[in-house]
This record gives sequence, structure tokens and C-alpha cells, in this order.
Amino acid sequence: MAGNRTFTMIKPGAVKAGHIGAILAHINKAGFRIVALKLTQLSKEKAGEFYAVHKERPFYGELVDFMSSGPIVAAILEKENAVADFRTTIGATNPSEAEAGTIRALYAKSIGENAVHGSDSDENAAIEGNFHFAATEMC
Ligand code: FUP
Repeated sequence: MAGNRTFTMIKPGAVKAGHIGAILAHINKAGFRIVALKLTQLSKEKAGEFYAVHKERPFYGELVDFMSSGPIVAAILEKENAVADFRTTIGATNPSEAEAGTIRALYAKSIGENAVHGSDSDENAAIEGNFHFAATEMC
């Protein structure tokens, strides 16, 4: 994974709103290659595990409820400088602060329901990608 891969999820709100196709097209146009891709639904337990780093934060319960509320799309993406470039492509966590034209500015409803996840480090990209995909599912 050394620096050229990141992990993303299209979150339940954006899936329910019918934005899977537009968001994947946006990701491809931004220069990312899709290495792994699946439509799935997280159990509360799995969502809690994925966001365990936020366990003590006041929004943790709502975050886990939201992330397990419906289908998500999980994907591993490849591009030079993938983690930082993808965070630029998605914009700030709070969509009201996200730069115009970013995925969150275009498709997020609120800071809690912010359309997509993007890994924040190479280390977490590898951990999160392995959380969702077996090696045989990475192409
Ligand atoms: P990001 O790395 O941009 O996804 O943001 P964080 O890791 O800080 O937060 C992870 C998720 O927690 C966000 F996508 C949404 C949720 N969150 C809130 O609901 N409220 C907050 O104040 C911060 C984060």
C-alpha cells in the first residue's frame, strides 16, 4: 500500500439518495483507479469497530447508528499520493466548509452524514482496506 492507495466508503445517506454512480464517476475523473469495490451493509458491531478511534466522542453513537443504517459502497483506490489527494477530492469533514466542487460539497447533507469516508494516513488506508476486503478481492 506504500503511499499509492486509500480507502473510501460511500455512506448510507449518499447511497439512499442515488449518488453511487455520480460519486464513482467523480472519483475516476479525479484520477483514481478502483482496486476493490463492493456494496455491503455494516452491522452496528462492525461500524463500531471501524470507528473505534472515535469511541469517546459525543457523536460516536449517532455515527455508528448512521453507518449501519443502510447499504454502503466500500472501495480501495489507487493513485500517486492517494491519501492526501483523495482528501482534497472529498473536501472538509463538514460540508459547509468543503471547497466547491468537492464530493462532500456536492453530495453531503451534514457533518454527520457527509457522503463519503476517506482514510487519513497510509497506515489507516491499509488497515481499513483490509477490514473490508480479502487480498483476492483487490485487483
Ligand atoms: P474525516 O476524516 O473527514 O472523515 O473526519 P473524522 O475522522 O474527524 O470523523 C469521522 C466521522 O465522524 C465523520 F465523517 C462524521 C463523524 N463526525 C461527526 O458526526 N461530528 C463531528 O464533529 C466530527 C465527525
